[in-house]
Amino acid sequence: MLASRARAAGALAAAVALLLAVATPAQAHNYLVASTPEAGSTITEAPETFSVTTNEALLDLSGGGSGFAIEVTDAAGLYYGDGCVSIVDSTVSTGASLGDAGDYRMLWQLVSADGHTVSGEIDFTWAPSANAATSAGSSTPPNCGGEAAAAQESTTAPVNRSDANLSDVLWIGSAIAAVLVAGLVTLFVATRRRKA
Ligand SMILES: [Cu+2]
Repeated sequence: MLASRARAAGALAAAVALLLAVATPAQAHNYLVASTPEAGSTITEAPETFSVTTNEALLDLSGGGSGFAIEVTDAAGLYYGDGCVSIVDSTVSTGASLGDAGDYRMLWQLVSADGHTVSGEIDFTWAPSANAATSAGSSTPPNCGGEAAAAQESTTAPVNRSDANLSDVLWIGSAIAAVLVAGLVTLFVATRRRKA
């Protein structure tokens, strides 16, 4: 009886271990470890580039930055920068350019090592020093190198990542439920055997 109980517990543990091994890649989205500017910061000099850095290398399959974007806007919704991004290891960057003093938002989007798109936004304040260079904003999103407008939209429009995340959650949730049911059935059978 103890043996059957131990077997059931062992089977459950093995199932959980297998589940974790299978489920881990689905959760391995890159996450932000650093950015320029930092969220909530006030900058008085424009850095050379705006950038976001994640915990691991990024997936630039095409080599052309497809799926990657950094978009900087001011409080009035004007866009700054040329819309071009460069991807090196775990960092996405774009040339920094800012207009009048005020609140700004940097929207970023990138492709995780596991192929999923991740995006977010970083708010910061621009308080230029007297001799800081400023530039005029644009009412339309910048179009790196003048690509077709449609292609531009696909690279700069933040992708709704809730679909991908939801499918991850559902998949992991149903896998956990299946393992729990299997474990309970095994324990139930073992207990009935013991009573018999
Ligand atoms: Cu993922």
